[in-house]
Amino acid sequence: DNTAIGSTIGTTLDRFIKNKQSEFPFATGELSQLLRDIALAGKIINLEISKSGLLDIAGAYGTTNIQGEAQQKLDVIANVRFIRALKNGGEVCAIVSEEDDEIVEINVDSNYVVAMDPLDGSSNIDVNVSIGTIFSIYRRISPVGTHVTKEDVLQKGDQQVAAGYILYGSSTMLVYTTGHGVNGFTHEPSLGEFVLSHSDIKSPQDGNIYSINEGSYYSFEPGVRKYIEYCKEQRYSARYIGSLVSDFHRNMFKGGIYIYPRTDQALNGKLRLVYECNALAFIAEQSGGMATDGERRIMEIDPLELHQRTQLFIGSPTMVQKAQSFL
Ligand code: AHM
Ligand code: MG
Repeated sequence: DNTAIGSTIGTTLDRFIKNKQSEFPFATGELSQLLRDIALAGKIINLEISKSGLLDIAGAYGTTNIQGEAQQKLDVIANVRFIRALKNGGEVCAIVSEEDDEIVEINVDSNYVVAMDPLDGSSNIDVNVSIGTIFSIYRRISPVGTHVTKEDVLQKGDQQVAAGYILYGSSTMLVYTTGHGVNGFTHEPSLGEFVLSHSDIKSPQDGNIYSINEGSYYSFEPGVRKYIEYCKEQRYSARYIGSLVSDFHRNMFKGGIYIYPRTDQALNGKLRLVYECNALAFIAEQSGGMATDGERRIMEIDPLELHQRTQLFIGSPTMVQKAQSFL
């Protein structure tokens, strides 16, 4: 059976992508190359993260900051690494990043737009807790060779050709979809490769984990509060890392819901539609899960601004529907 070759557990990401190339809408090899560039950037960032706890120690020995400069924050480093990898790869015309206010145009002759949060979970970066990279890939709308437009970068999540995340946890994993299911690859440090470890991931329809920052309970609307009460009545488990990728990832495997609702302070919630929510919504749906803003599918929301925020209800569909019924 030829289809199985290159899709079995232990297959490297490179081989897997090559094998799946025919599934891509425009099988020119560009998107495959782009995914490999993202994986490469992920490996580099993984290295930076694993060294980050040593920076102060190394500093004490005078081995860092030869120029006496302050160490750059890891999220800034990750942004630079990603942009560089995508620039060198040559498949991307523009990047929208949490770290940049404006569109970063990199190569007008290329076909793809990447929206990304290079390192999400900022409150966890300095304390050795799981963090993640989130990415969405779109095909540009404007003609190749011209300047990238707002229309190119403000596409609905439905238009994503691929999306994924890298989770820097107890091991590092890359999970992605091109709209043909979801596959997960674990970084094998001695090989320096991502290898297929979780093929065709399916999210449980229902679950018993709820993930929400309950400290903000009194600034949530009544419906959300009632749903939290319901979760407690059901004796569900509360799990909240404060890193969206990690919370989402756990719930996708175990069955659960992640909610970031609007609060008194943040009237549209906190999370960003274009480079945080859409990618995870695509993965959620491809694994059998669901992602809404409490009403609409996340992927049907028309983005009007690069850094637009939205409420997010994501995870096992039965739980998301239940939560919505309280709103
Ligand atoms: P960030 O982009 O500044 O890192 O914020 C996004 C993060 C998510 O990873 C996480 O789920 C959420 O913010 C936690 O926010 P809060 O501390 O308000 O619960
Ligand atoms: Mg973020």
